[in-house]
Amino acid sequence: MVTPNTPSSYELPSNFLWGFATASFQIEGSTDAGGRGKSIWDDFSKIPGKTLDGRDGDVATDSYNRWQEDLDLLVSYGVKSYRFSLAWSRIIPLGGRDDPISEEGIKFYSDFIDALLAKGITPFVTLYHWDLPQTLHDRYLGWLNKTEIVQDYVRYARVCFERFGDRVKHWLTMNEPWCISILGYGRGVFAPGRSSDRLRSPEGDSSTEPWIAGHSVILSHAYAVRAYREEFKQKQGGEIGVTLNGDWAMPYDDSPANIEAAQHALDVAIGWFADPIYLGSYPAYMKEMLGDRLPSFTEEEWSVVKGSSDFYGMNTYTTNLCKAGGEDEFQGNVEYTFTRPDGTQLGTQAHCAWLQDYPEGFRDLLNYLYKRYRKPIYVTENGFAVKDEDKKPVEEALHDDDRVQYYRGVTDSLIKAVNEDGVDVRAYFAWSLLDNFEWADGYVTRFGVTYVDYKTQKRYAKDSGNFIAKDHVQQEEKDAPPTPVKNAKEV
Ligand code: PNW
Repeated sequence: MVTPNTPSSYELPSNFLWGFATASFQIEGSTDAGGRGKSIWDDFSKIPGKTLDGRDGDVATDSYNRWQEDLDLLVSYGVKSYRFSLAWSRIIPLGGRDDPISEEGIKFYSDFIDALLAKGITPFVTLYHWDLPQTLHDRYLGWLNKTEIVQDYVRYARVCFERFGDRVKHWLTMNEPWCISILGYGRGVFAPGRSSDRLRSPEGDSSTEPWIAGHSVILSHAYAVRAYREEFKQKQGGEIGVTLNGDWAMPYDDSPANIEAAQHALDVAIGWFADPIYLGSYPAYMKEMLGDRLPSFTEEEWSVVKGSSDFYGMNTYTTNLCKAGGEDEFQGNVEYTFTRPDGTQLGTQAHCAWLQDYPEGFRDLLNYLYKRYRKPIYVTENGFAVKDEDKKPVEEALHDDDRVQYYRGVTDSLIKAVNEDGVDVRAYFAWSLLDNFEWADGYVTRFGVTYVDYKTQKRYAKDSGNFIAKDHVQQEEKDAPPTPVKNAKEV
């Protein structure tokens, strides 16, 4: 990868994996096909007011039917790897440890994995990207029931290792435990939508449930990793870990209170999960903030949790300026802002309120994580939603300058972190291959490097897709002229 702002001697390791990421519920559609069971997002997205545009995931980008097109797209961009997730309820429609496996669901993913490999693309597979089988929520409230969910999740994971592990060598257990717990059981904006806010949810307790859900997620991850290591790793030779969301936290100014606030923000967003998994203890601040609302692990559980990730899976989008104060436990009782003390903005505003472009923060976060957790880092998600892209005609939307600028900044930061700071980064996945179902934002917010016309389901490469492809193609084919995807190419 050579970017304009870095000396040409800078390099990434030759086995560096790069590509794009997606998730099952955001792209597949066909929610009734092949015996798939319902997931918690199926009904949730249909409740009036839960998505910005009132639309659901029944069609999404129709990738269940168009996976061959998606594959062609990946090939045209020249990626080395593709990160996608498996829908639990396609594989085990009812989800539980005694429930039947759907051979049709297995075949769908198995064929896709074969097709990727035939094109020389390495599958990077997420087991859980938020689409919990609805039945498990109905039976015992899903992530709120630790003893049940751990067993069901581990059985699901085992089925995946058994059926796909001969070909899949990179596994992610969970996508973004913080989002699962806080957005699903605290703020109630994601399925299953539980919250103390009675305007939002008929049931839920935001003071306890998110911390319980997070606890179950950590344990489910850890016991699945143990199963992989004990029963599959030797034969299959793959690696497994978790991927955590987390944005860089920068003190609003250099007052001690705000410096401390920034650390508290990191402790809750990242340390809540990463400290137990990589270091074997909770951040002190988590205990201070939550007291006995923070569920504790037994000795035996700690021994399974500690060291349960082969690498650091990093999803990151932005940087927050942090001020002490506020009463939002979900961000560590810290206030976030993008407005600097002098009134200027940190960076370019994205379509969603929580995202501004600040590439220096990406480099700082890489350094922080590498120093603290000492693991090779895989950047498993990173991306930008251009303001009002949904309102633009396709020809205009393809020239996504703000997204190109974003990727120029982060790839430059990444290369500097590797070459100047010595951070061991081994993969980079841009979010996302395609515009897709952006959860509570419906189809309004677009993160794709490929434009999707939702009326026709046609795909068109945006400038950002070509930028990333060209960038990497140059690295790999130094002698040959780069062959970027053509602009506005119809796939
Ligand atoms: C991630 N936040 O979610 C998810 O892994 C993707 O599925 C999603 O499409 C992507 O980022 C873009 O949103 C997030 O509120 C959702 O800070 C919300 C937040 C962060 C990440």
